[in-house]
Order: sequence, then C-alpha cells, then structure tokens
Amino acid sequence: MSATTDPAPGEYSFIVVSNRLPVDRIIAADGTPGWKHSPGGLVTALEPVMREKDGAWVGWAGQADVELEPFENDGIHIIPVPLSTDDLENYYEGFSNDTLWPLYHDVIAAPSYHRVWWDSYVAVNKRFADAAAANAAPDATVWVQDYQLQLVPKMLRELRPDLTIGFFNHIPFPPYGIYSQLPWRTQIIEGMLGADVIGFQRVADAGNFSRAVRRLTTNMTKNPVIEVATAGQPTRRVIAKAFPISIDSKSFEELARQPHIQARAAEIREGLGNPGTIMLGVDRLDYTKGIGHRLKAYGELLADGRIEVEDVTLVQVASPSRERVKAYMDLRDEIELTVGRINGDYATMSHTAISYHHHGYPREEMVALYLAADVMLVTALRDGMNLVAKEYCAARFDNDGVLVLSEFTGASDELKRSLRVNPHDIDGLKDAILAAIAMPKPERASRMKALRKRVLEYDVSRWSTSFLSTLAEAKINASTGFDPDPLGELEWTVERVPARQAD
Ligand code: GDG
Repeated sequence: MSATTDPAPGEYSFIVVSNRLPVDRIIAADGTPGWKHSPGGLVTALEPVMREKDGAWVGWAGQADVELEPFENDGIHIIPVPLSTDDLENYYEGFSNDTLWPLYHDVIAAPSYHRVWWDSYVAVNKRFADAAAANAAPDATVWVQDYQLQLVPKMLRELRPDLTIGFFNHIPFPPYGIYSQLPWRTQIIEGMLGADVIGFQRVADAGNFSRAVRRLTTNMTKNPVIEVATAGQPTRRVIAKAFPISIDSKSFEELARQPHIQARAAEIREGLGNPGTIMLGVDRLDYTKGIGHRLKAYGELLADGRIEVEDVTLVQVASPSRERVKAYMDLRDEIELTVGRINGDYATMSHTAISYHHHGYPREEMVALYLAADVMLVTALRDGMNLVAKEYCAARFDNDGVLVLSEFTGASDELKRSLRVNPHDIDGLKDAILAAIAMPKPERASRMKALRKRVLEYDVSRWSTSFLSTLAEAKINASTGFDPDPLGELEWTVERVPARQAD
C-alpha cells in the first residue's frame, strides 16, 4: 500500500461508493494499525473495471472516530469516509439495520422509527455524496451500493449534474403496503431517483419500487423507465430493473477441485462420525435467514422418528452479525437455546444432532463444508439474493448434493431445479428434507447439473458488466432523446391516488 499521488482527487472516472470499503482497518495486538483485504464478491467483480478505469472506492474503513487519508491498495484508490461512534449508533445500527433492514425484509422483525436516526442517516449520506463529488472527474461514472446510501444518488446529482450515477439495492424492495409505513418514504424514493439506473435483485423488487414511485410522486412509469420531472429542469429518464447478483463461480469451483480441500471435506465427514447424510446451513446469524424454522423442521423429524442422529447430522454455521442490535442478541439466545434442547434430547455419546458454530470461517473451510454436505438448507424468510445457495452449486463440480431453497430468496427465481420450499410451512419443509435425503443419485446429478449451468453462466462479472453497460447506454440515450417504446406499445402508468389514502 502506498500514498496516492496520481491521479489527483477530482480525477477518477469510475467510483464505487459503499458503506464498507474493500479493506478493513485493523489494530494489531501491539497497537500498530494496518489494513486487511476483505475480498467479497463485489470487490472481485469490480476489481478488473477498477483497474481498467483507474477507479476509486469511497467507503468506511470499519473503525469509528478516525480520519484517514486516501491511499492505494492493490491498484485501487481507497477514499475513506469517517464515521463517529454516534454515526454508527444512529445511521448504521439504528436507521440502516433497525429501520430499513426489517422494513425491507417484510417486517419479519418490527422496524423502529426514530427521528434522530433519520437525521443521522441524512447527514452520513451527505458525507458520502460529498466525498464522491469531490473525487469524481468530469462526466465520471459513480456506482452507489445498497440500502445504507439511498439518498446519495440525489445528493450527488445536485452537487455534480455531469455525473452518470448508478444505484444497486442488494436487499429486497418491499411491497407498497409495507414500504408506506416509513415516515421518510418519499425522501428515500426521491433519493434513489437521482440515479440514471436503479438495479434490484428481482423483477418483483423493481415492480415494487415503480409502484412506490407512482404512489408517492407524480412521476409516470413505463417498465423499465421512470420519467422524473423536476421543476425548472428537463424531464429525466431513469431505468429501474432487475440485475440479479451472482458470485465469482469459477473461483469456488477451482477451490473445490483442490485435493487438500477435498481431503478436508472427508475429514469433516469423519469428524462427524460419517453419518449417511450431512445437512448444512451457512448464514449470518440474522432473523431473515429462517434458521429457527430449519431447526424446528429438523427437531420434529427427529422427534417423529422419521430420521435418527446416527444417519442425519445438521451442521449450522451462524456467523456473528450486528451483535449490538437488540433483535440480533435475542435471536442468538433463541437459536442457541433451541440447538441446546435438540442436542440435549437427541444426541448420543457418538453422534451429535446439530454441530453448531458461531464463528466466521476462511473461504477454504466453507468450500470444504459445501463439498462435505449432501443437503444444503437455505430457508430464508426473505433474502435479496442469497449467495450461499449459488456458492454451494458452484463448488459441487461432482454434480452431487441437493439444494433445498426457500422460494422467498432472489436465488429461487434462477435456481429452479432446487427443491423449493415455503419455510413457514414446517410440514412441507420436513417433506422436502426427507425427499432431499432420499433422492436417487441420477436425479441429484441431473438437478445439480442444471443449477451449476446457471451459476457458472451468470457469474458476478456478468452481473457487473450488464449493470454498467445499461448505465452507459442510459447516459447515451439521455443525451439523444431516446424513446424507450418507439412502437408505442406500452401504456404509461400513473396512479392518481393520493399517498395518504393508499392501501
Ligand atoms: C446481502 C443480502 C444478497 C457467511 N459466513 C461466512 C462467510 N459467509 C459469506 C457467504 C456469502 C456471504 O457471506 C453471505 O451472502 P448472502 O447473500 O448469503 O447474505 P447477506 O450477507 O445477507 O448479503 C443478500 C447479498 O447481500 C449480495 O447482494 O445476496 O440477499 O442480504 O458469500 O459465503 N464467508 C466466510 N466465512 C463465513 O463464516 N468466508
């Protein structure tokens, strides 16, 4: 890592803005600060574009109350945005994770609405917008990521009308009947409409957004176009559509093909007493992931005597998440109580029922777990996409393993040959688990081949390329008076119901 000298701030032609940077600031045991690369899917997907376009990444470095200078990391310019302890409490843990997160996930947990959280959200979004505006070259492209930064597109457009602005929402966008609870619903919609292209995980999310636009503003929509009228300015055309995110599929397959990872998978199976079937759940410990529903189904199958611990073991990795938010502390207690009860009731001296792990693991270990698991359980109650489902398929180069997948994930729109379940229907979930355990090898292979085809074809680089090319076209079309419907086949839709009477 070295200090950034060239180009000077204000000269980056491509900027990504996200709450977290692709590097974390860490403090060593002796107090020395350093940086740790956190190579998520987004970083992997954007790295080539970043290098090609000499791009910069604007975000928070993961440590409160420190002001850090921009620097370069592995060919990417890093522009840290500071957050104070108060910002973390109000903007991040409060408004982002205790208002928007539950609201956007179908109010599985009750959202809290606090005006001080909102004020902090506005202030922090402005700080991110200012940082992007100060660093963007004339006519640059800025891609804003996720629900923590929904006001940034509009703020940025006001500061820098020359920019091309994209926004991608990684989590669901809820139906209007739920969204309309938000006291600041119109401001958020207007914030997002500052972008030229707004990406969602599912077609349904884009539809929910367009409907909210019609209910809360006077703008007209003609799928996927929204005409945004602003007093005293020319009408702008915004595209809102689905761009389902994916993973770096090849890298998962490559890891899975390595002999030491396969040896580790065999060792995991051995360590669990070589049961006939290993089932696996991998989730952040989050109430949206349906971990409790999964445990209930598994516990009932043991209680009914339809499976035995000697034959079927469940491994549950629940990586620590948002541990200072009350709903997450309560969830942890609830899950761990259930795991303890099931193990207490059914484990034997030689076989555990649930092998439960409240840690994060290195990626190699995750891939070994994917290879060791005969059945992967993804039972989210609502999930923007769910990358774990895709990672499992990418790792299974042996065309084996069964994916049980909730229909409430974005992934279920694509992974149609999984065993799709409604996790609220516990009897249905139990039947699907039994079907997965008993599935004959040829059917497992035929399903897994189809799943893998999809995951390998639509990888994360295809996702980013598709979004960025739509963004580039939107820019060209905006300047050439593009007509999205030259044959006049589609109706503009406008709802004239005042928002207050809606639903
Ligand atoms: C949000 C949306 C959307 C988990 N534990 C460990 C670990 N992980 C990795 C998984 C996967 C990622 O974290 C989790 O991604 P998901 O998609 O499953 O879920 P969210 O964290 O909720 O992500 C989601 C996503 O954004 C992208 O748009 O799909 O809907 O909620 O990659 O493998 N990785 C390692 N150790 C762990 O212990 N190494």
